[in-house]
Amino acid sequence: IHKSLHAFHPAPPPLRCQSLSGVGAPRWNDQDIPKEFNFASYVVDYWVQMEKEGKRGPEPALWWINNQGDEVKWSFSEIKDLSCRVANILTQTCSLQQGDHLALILPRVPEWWLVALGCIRTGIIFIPGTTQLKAKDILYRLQVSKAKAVVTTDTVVSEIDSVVSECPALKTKLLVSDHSLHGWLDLRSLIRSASPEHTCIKSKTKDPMIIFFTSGTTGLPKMAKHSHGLALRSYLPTCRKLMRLKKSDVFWCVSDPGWILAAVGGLFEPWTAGCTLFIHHLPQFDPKVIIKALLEYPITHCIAAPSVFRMILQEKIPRFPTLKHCFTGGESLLVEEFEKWKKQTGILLHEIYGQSETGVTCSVLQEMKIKPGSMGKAISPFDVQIIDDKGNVLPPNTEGNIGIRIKPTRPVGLFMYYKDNPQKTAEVECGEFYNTGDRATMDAEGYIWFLGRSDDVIMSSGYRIGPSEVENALAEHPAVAESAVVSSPDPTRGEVVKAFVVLNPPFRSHDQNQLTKELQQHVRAVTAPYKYPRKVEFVPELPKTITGKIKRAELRKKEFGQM
Ligand code: BCO
Repeated sequence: IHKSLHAFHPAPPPLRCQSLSGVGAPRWNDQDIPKEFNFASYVVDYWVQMEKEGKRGPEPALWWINNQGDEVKWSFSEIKDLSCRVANILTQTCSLQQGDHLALILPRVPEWWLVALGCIRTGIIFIPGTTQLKAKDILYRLQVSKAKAVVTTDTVVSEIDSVVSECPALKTKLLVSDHSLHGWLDLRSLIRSASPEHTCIKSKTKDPMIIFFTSGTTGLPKMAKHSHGLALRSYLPTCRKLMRLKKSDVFWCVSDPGWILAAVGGLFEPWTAGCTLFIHHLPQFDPKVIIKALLEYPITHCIAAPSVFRMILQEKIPRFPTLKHCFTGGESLLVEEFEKWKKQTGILLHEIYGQSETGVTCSVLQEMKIKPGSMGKAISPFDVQIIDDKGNVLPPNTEGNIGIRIKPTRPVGLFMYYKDNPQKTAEVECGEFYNTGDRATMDAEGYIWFLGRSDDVIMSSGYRIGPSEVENALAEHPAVAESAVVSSPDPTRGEVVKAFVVLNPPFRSHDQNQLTKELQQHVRAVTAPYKYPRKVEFVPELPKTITGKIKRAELRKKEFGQM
């Protein structure tokens, strides 16, 4: 397989699939994919060898910067050395074993990539989480995943320490910081003294590798468990058509490392191609910082949520000297935004579509005709169809759910199941398909046109937010008698979280602007702030069914002027 990876560079390999058109494309099945795959040994260590043989230039594999002028540049050889050290720390110092769970709650710091690779080398299953998570979010994640270790940074330490006594499975806390802290292992100093000698496990493609927490309408987030197949997908010939990266490219994925977009776009895709991964620490998002980096660094490719491009478009933007290709996903991109980006930068914005469960599923490939407003076609090995509630494939231009065929063969790269939740796993199976819960139509040429969610999940600036998570947070505030949280349109974020709140009697006379701020601040304090309601409306009562269920759909329709 190392040989076949070599064949991918610099020219794309001969395709084993005859058609990439999505509709009617031959599907991959288990026979087409290798039984064993490990991203660290098959991809990273391959590039180490290429560097040794002089077949890869001096460009760094990882190029990290921050706003303070610090910079880290690592070759693949250095990444291998350092990630092997982390692998040894995890198995020896922390006594973790293959199959154990590790929560990885780090911002965009180079150690994120070392820990991810250290886990892949050892078979430890890592669970990325955004540093926006608060104590309660972390408690839930540590408890349900039974994580034995957590890796984090200074800003999250107190959130974790406040709940650690309630997490009996958690044995090790690793800190990435410039200083050491009592009760925490100092990862940076451990790396300095660890051995770089490590033998990577021989993982089966179907062995578990990574878990993402994903929100639904009801209940708490579920654990979507992925195998090494998620990384293998970037390696397969058909997927190489997605970004067509070359060794000489410099690729920037703006997404927070807590999301699947960062794992695929900020790890598997660029390093499979052997190109430079550019990372900006970006502790707080600022479009001006993005523009400055695109002007000052030789970035050729950039991937980010549509909201990021929208926010950049609100600034004065010059032509970017090296930027050639942009990709966007996580929410809908409007036709006007596509056109505006093209006009102002001369660059096309290629849409991708996916979920935490699926990775990248659909895309506007570079050789494809672009139909602005469409998220492109299915990319192999996914057979994507528009289905009805029974799993029947619907004819072109008919609204239905986006389904991914899982029978007779579950495609490589699709999540394995929701861990410890066979009921939810069964609920998303619909005939021969995995039902994404996203609504769309497909035209006669196989282009898919996204419409929205079939449930109450809110898609705001690239986040999928479960309304009950916000309602639960609001319920903890003494002013709130009850609330209903729905999606509401927004020119910058596509959609935002809106809370309809019924106040408890003593609060009804309070200043409503002040109360709005208080409730927003409260939600930001008790759960990850990206979920806070950017709009709040106080109402005397909520619309309900005769059985007392809140009619969120009715409220949502009003927001979108559909009633
Ligand atoms: O509204 P405010 O500005 O007052 O507050 C914001 C943040 O400033 C603040 N915040 C951020 N980090 C914080 C924090 N507060 C406390 N502690 C922290 N650690 O809280 C609010 C959070 O909102 P936000 O995250 O939307 O922030 P912001 O700064 O406005 O960022 C805008 C975007 C567009 C950069 C951000 O929304 C974003 O990164 N969106 C993309 C998400 C994404 O990558 N999605 C992909 C998911 S994977 C997928 O879809 C599958 C595709 C294959």
